[in-house]
Amino acid sequence: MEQFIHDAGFTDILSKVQADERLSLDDGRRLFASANILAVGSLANIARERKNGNKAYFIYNQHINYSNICTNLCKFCAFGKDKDSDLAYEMSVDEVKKKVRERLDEPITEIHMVGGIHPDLPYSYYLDLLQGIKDVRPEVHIQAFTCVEISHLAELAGKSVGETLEELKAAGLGSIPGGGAEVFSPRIRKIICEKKLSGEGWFEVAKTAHRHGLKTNATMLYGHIESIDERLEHLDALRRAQDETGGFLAFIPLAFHPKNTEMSEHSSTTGIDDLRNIAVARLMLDNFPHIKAYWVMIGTKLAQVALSFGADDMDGTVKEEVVTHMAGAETEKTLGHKTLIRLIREAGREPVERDTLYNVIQTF
Ligand code: V47
Repeated sequence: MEQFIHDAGFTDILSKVQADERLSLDDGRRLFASANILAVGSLANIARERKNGNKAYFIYNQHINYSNICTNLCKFCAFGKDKDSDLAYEMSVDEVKKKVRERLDEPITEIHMVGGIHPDLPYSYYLDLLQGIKDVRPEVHIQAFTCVEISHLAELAGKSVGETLEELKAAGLGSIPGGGAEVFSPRIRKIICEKKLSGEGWFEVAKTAHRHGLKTNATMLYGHIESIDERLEHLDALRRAQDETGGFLAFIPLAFHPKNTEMSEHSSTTGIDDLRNIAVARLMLDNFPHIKAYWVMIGTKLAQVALSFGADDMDGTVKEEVVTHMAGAETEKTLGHKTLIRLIREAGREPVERDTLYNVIQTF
C-alpha cells in the first residue's frame, strides 16, 4: 500500500501521518485533488487503525422525526415542509411515546430524534417529548435536536442556550446529533439555506453544549455547490473547535441527495467522492475520535469499503429513515442487527455494538 502513497507523490504526507502530525489545509487540498483513491485511502487507514484498531462500531437505534414542518425551507432539503403543505405532519407527544412503546421488545439503546424549525410548537412540547420518551423507556439515551433546533428552543424559552440545555438535560436529553452544519461558509449558506442559523451560531451552540457536559456530533453536507476549499475550511473550523472543547464524538459526511429538492438539477455524488471525503475527513480531523460511514446516505456496499478508507462506525439499525429517503435515497430504511454484523465482518473488521457515547455493549 505504501507504494501507492509514494507513487501519488504523498511521501511527505505519509511521514506526517505516521508521526501523527497535523496536516495543513494545503495537504488537504492535494489529497482532494488526487485521483489516486487507494493512496488517499491507505493514508486514512493508517490514522483510522491508530485510533480505532480493527474495530467497527454500530448501534441499535431508532430514528424519530417528530415533525417536518419547518420555517427554514432549505433548498437542499426534501424533508422540511411549510405548515400549509399537504405533506406537512407533526406528532403529538402521545404519538411519539407510542412509537417508542411499539418497539420495547427490541434492544434499542438510542433514540435519534430531529425535526424542522416549527413555527408554533411551544417550548413545553420539546420538554414533554423528552420526558415522555423517558417515561416509556427510562434507560434509553436520547440524542436529539440539532444545534439549529436548540438555538430555536432557546429563543422560544427566552433563555440562554446554556440554561435551555440544562432544562433539556433534566428532561432527558443525552447528547446532540450533528445535523444542521451543512457547509459553514457564509457564501454557501446564503445560497442553499439562507434562513438557517449561521455557522457561528451552530458552533456557539455546540461549544456551549460541550461546556455543559453534552457530547455532540458534526456533519458536512457535500456534493452540491461547495468548493474543495469550502470543504476544507469546514473541516478546519471543526478541528479548531474540537481543540477548544473536546466535545465532538463523531464526524458524519452527508452525501447530497438532490431528488425532490429545489436543487434537483444537481447530480448525486459518486462513490469516489464519497470515499475521498471520508478519507480526507479522517486525515484532517485528527482530534475527532470517530468517522461515520452513514450507510443510509452512501449505501451498505460503499459503507463496507469506507471501513478501510477512514471510517470506523456504520451508525446503526436506524428504522424509518425519512430525511434522505424523501430526497430520493434508494438504500434500505433499516438494517437488522445481524446484517450490520455481517457487513462489518465481511469488510474484515471486528463488529462492536456500542452505546451513544461509544461504551462497548458487546463484541462479536
Ligand atoms: O441536518 C437534509 C442533511 C441532516 C439532505 O449525528 C441532507 O450521528 C443529504 O444530521 N441530502 C440530518 N443530506 C441527518 C443527520 C444525521 C444523520 C445520521 C447520524 C447523525 C449523527 C446525523 O441531513 C440534516 C441535513 O444536513 N440533509 N437534506 C439531502 N437532500
